Amino acid sequence: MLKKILIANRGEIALRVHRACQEMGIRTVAVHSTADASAMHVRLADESVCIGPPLARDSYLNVAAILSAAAITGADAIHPGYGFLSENARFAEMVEAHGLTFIGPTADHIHMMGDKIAAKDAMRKLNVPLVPGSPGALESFEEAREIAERIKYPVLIKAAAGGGGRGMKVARSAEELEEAWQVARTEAKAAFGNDAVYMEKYLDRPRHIELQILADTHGNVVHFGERDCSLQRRHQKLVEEAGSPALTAAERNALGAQVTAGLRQLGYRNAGTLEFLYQDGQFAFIEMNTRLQVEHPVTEMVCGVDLVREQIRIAAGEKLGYGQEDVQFNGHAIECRVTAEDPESFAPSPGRVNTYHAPGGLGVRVDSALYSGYAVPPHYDSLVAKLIVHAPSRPQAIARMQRALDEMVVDGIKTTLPLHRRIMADAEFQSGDYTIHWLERFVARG
Ligand code: MV4
Repeated sequence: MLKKILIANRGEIALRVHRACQEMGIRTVAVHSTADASAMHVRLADESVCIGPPLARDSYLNVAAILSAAAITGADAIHPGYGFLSENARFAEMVEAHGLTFIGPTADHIHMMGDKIAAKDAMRKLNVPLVPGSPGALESFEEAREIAERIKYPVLIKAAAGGGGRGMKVARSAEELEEAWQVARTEAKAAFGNDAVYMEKYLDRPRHIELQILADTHGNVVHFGERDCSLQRRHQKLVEEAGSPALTAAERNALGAQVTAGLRQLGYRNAGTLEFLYQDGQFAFIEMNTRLQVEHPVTEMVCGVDLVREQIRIAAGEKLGYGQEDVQFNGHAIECRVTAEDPESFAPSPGRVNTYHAPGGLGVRVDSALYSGYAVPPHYDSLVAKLIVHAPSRPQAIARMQRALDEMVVDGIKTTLPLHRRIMADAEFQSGDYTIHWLERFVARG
């Protein structure tokens, strides 16, 4: 088993990984920027190393500083968390080249899934359902026009190096295609240094449903059901649920069986999430994330699994030790992402938290690095707390979330708590009948 893990991250996810290590008897090394010297992840870790100035590119993205920190502290593995270096194939490769264990997939699989065209190619070969579109990169405008005529407008042009909504252009008609093609390529080149683009049929009212999987290094692949992440604003998720209010157990099992068989064939290892659009009873794969995700707790609550513990066991070469039939789905879980933002304008609101009071009670979990007196630095992501509830049914989970939101206090900065209270009280949200467009409209009507 691993003895000491360096956690290459900050905030709540650094704490989340630390907690799993603690329970496994593994020592932890925190890394931090000068802005985070008094952060909770630094206080709780067994050791800590300052890796640079506040800007992420000089600290949490500073590969040389992180590898040096691992060397001087004698860490034998690195957990990247989410964001920062978590999906950087070269980082994963360098970690292993330095004789350390990277707690995640192989560099090759990270690289493959980072190229959205290669990811779709792999899934196509594994018989995972895809959105109709170009078979690979678009070679010319003429090819784009031919494919658009065949799959019918509206279509989307997406950047191969994009993902998460970056570098997407819609063309609603043949007249709009030329501009979408030019703009998508120019923007892709500027943003990613890669102008490869591909085409998909534009789905107008899908849900965003993702499937959590774990794979060990002995050929065992298991899925932990889906999360519904449709409640997003400008590609930032606000609320996630497990399971999806739109899916039946039969649909979940069928998708899970197809995906786990495919990933077994691919030789994938560690944690992964496959993103699908779901519309008219059909799943269409769009992207795969090769990291632990922000919203992993809703899966943990429903399945009773510690995904970080499993990641560490897998990285240490252990077998999962259970099969698909052992994974049971119990009740319903909801996560609200509480960010330091104005709940109407979404303007960042960093600063000092005077009073922090976390809710508690049955079925309530708070993943946060907040404490009273903490100053939220302006340099990083605005997430300050994840409030997660678990209950036997979705209506009970909503009632529990409303109760927990009313108990929670984050004073001194603006947060999205008031918006979460409004969402939970909304009849349409409560009905479960929403798509990826619902939240933007809800926010716009105020
Ligand atoms: C799409 C789509 C409609 N049709 N692809 C945005 C994020 C990226 N992961 C994929 N995205 C989309 N791809 C096709 N063929 C609509 C979106 C999309 C979206 C997807 C998930 C959650 C929120 C979204 C908001 C706007 C657009």
